[in-house]
Amino acid sequence: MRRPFPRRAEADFSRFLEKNPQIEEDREFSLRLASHYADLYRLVSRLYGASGGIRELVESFCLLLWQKRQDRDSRLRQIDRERVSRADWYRQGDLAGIQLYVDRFARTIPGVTEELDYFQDLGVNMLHLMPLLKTPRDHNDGGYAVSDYGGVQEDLGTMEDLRKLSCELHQRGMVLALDYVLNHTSDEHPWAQAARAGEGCYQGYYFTYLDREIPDRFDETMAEVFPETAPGNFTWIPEMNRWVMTVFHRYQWDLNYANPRVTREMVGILLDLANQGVDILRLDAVPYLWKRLGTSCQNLPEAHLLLRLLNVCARIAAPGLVFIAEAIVQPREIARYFGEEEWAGRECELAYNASLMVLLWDAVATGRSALLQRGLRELPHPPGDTAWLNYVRCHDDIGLGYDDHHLRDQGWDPRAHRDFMVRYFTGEFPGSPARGLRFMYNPRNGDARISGTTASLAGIEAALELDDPALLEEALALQVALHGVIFSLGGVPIVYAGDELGLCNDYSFADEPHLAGDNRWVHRPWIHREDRVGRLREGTVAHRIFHELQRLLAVRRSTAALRSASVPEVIRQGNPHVLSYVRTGSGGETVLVLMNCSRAVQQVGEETLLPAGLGPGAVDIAHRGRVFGVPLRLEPYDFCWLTRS
Ligand code: OTU
Repeated sequence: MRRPFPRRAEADFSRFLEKNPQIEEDREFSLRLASHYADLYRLVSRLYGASGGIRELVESFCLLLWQKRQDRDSRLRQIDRERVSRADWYRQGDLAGIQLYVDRFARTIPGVTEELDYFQDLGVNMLHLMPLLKTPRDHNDGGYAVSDYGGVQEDLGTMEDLRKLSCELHQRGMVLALDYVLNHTSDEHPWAQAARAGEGCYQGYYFTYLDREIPDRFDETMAEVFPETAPGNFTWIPEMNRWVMTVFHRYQWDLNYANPRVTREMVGILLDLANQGVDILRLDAVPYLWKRLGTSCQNLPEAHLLLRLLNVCARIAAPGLVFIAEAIVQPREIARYFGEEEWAGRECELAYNASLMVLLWDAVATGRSALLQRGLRELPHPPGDTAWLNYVRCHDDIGLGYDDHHLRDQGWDPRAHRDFMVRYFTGEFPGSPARGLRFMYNPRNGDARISGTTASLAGIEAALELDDPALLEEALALQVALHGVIFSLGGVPIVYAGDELGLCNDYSFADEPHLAGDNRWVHRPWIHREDRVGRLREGTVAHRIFHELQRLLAVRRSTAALRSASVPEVIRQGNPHVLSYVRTGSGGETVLVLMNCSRAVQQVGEETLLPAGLGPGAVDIAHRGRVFGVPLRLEPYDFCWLTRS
C-alpha cells in the first residue's frame, strides 16, 4: 500500500526531476523512482534526519540509483521486467539451491560454469557461491573480509567470468546467489588503509577511538562472536593510534552506517554486484549492522531501517534482485528481517531458517521430535511474498540458539542440554557415532558450538572407519532423511555442497597455518572430480545419497503440495520419536511427512493419517510409491511423504 507523499518530499521530488530531465526520459526507471521516492525519503530521514541536509542526501541517493541503472545491461533489464510482473518469482515452487566454495568445488569460476550439468543432474537451480571478491591472502575468514568489492579473487577468475556464469545460468533457467559482506571490510580495504594513514574522513567510515573509554563501555553489553580467536570487540591499531571496532576477527573492521557516506558507498557496491548478473544477495551478519552504546549491538531498529533502505534502492535500480538475511539469532528476531507489510516494509525476501537447522540436529541427538515439532509450530510465518531458506548444514558452525524456555518445558536444564548436544556431536557421549569438533568454547559462559559435515555428524565417518555396515545404513538413512525434511517444508531448500555426496570431515585444514585455528574448515571439504564421479559408481556412499536426493528433488518439483507456498501444519501424534507435518497444495491436495528421528524402529497409528485425509493404502511418494500397513512401521531414521493412493 502506498502512503501519500510527505509534502516536503513531493516538492523535493519535482525539483529533482526538473534539475535532471534525462531521468524522465527513462519511463521505466522514473516510474519506479516516483513510486518509491516517498519511502526512500522517509527512510533516509529516519536514519539521518538528525544531521540535516536531507534533501541533498536523498538527491545523492537518487543520482546514484540513476547512475547504476545506466550500467544495467538490457539482458538484466529484461529480467527485471519479468520479475516485477511475478513479484514472488523466487518462491514459485521449484527454487532449490546449492551452496559451494568455488576453489574447493572446481578451482575457478569457469570451472564451476563447466559443472552446471552436475547441478542440473542433482536438480538444483540456484547456485550460491561463497564469497569470491578480493581479500587478503591470509586473513580473510573464508572470503568474509573483502579488500576490494570491485574485483574477484585472482585465483578464482574475473568479473567477466562471473558475468559469463550468470548468463549461462540464466540460459538454463538457473539463478546466481552471492554473498554481500556488508557489516565489515578487511583491514586492507583502501578505506581502512586511508583510515590507518590518519585520514579523518575514512576513520569516520569505521568506529575508531583514541582510548578505551567507549570501547570498554561497548564491551560491557556486547557478546563475543569468536571468543577463542578474537576476544573482545575492539583492536588496537598502532599506526592509527586508535582502537577500531572489530566484532568478528581483528582484521574485519565494522563499517559505521551512522555515517550516510558509508551507506551510499555500500548501496553503490550492492548495485554493482546486481549489475554483474547476481540474482540473489546473501546479506551477511545483518543483526550487527547498527551499533549503539549500552545495547548488545544486535537487531537494533536502525539495522532494520537500513535494510529497508537497501531494499528500496534495489526495487528502484535493480528490481530483479532479492536478498537473503543471514541472521543467526532467535526465530522471532530472524523473522523481523523479512520486514513488515507497511510502507517500505520489506527487508529481505528470504531468511536462513537457523532454528530449524538446530532443531533438526537436536532431534538427531535426543532421538525425539518434541522440540523440533514445537519449533516448527511456533516458527513465525514468513509475511507476504517472503520465504524461509531451509538447510541442514552450511559453511558455519552449528550454534545452539535455543529458546531456553522450550528446553525447560521439556524438563531439560538449558546449560546441561547444550553440553549434551556438544558432547553428542563431538562423539564424547557414550554410543554417539558423531564425529564433530567443538567450536569456539567460551570459558566465561561455557558456550560452545559444533563443526563437522552432515556425514560426519550423522555417523557415516565412524561407520566407514569401523567398517560397520549396520551403522552405515543407519547413517545414510539419516543423511537422506534430514534432506527429506528440508525438501518437503516449503520455502527454498539449500544443499550444502558435499552433502549430496556424503563427504566426511576434511582434516587437511589443520596443516594450513592460516586455517588451522578455525575448525569450521573441517566441514568445508575439497570436492574433487573423483568425488563427483563417485556418484556414478553403484554401491558407493556418493551414489546412494546423490540419487536419493536427486529423486526427492524431482518428486518435490512435481508435487503441488510440496511446491506450494503453504505453511507446514505440524500434527500432534502419539509417538514422541516421530516428526510429522502436513503440506497442502492450492487445490487442497495433501502430503503427510513423517520422519523417525530415532535409531529404533517406530510405529505410527492410523489416527495420525486422518488429519491429512489419509487412510490405509496411503502411498509414500518419497520412496517410489512404497505402501505401508497399519500401524505404519518406520525403520531407524526412516521417513515418508504420504499421499492418497
Ligand atoms: C557470518 O556468520 C558468516 O557466515 C561467517 O562465515 C563469517 O565468519 C561471519 O559472518 C563474519 O563475516 O557469527 O559464526 O547472526 O551469526 O553473521 C558465524 C549472524 C557468525 C552471525 C553470522 C556469522
